[in-house]
Amino acid sequence: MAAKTIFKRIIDKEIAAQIVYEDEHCLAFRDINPQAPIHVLVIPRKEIPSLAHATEDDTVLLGQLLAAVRVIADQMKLANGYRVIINCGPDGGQTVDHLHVHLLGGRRLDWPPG
Ligand code: DGP
Repeated sequence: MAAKTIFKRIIDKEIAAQIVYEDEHCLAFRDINPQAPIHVLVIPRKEIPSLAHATEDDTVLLGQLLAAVRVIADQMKLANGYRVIINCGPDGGQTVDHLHVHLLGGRRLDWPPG
């Protein structure tokens, strides 16, 4: 069996994380290496390695992840805006093979990204 990803270990409460939101489908916690004053990762409890691995069966779940981002952004009082990013695969800069959505806010973010 493949080794658990670090995010699966967070879901299973084997390693600690600063959890800011959880529901039946998703878990959200602070990024260990924040790139903005608010940097939260929202992940599905279901193990999907990347967005490229999501199937039609995951369509509702993908919407639930974005809905969770909106709730967390409200919770974090990001009324001035924020950015939502999904890195996918090596060219996308993905380093953890468990689908995750980055929520960044609390400062003005540059565009385009590097
Ligand atoms: P990505 O490059 O899109 O795969 O982002 C992975 C993010 O995960 C990266 O910003 C750092 C974060 N991260 C990696 N390991 C841990 C961890 O053990 N705990 C937390 N809270 N975040 C982690």
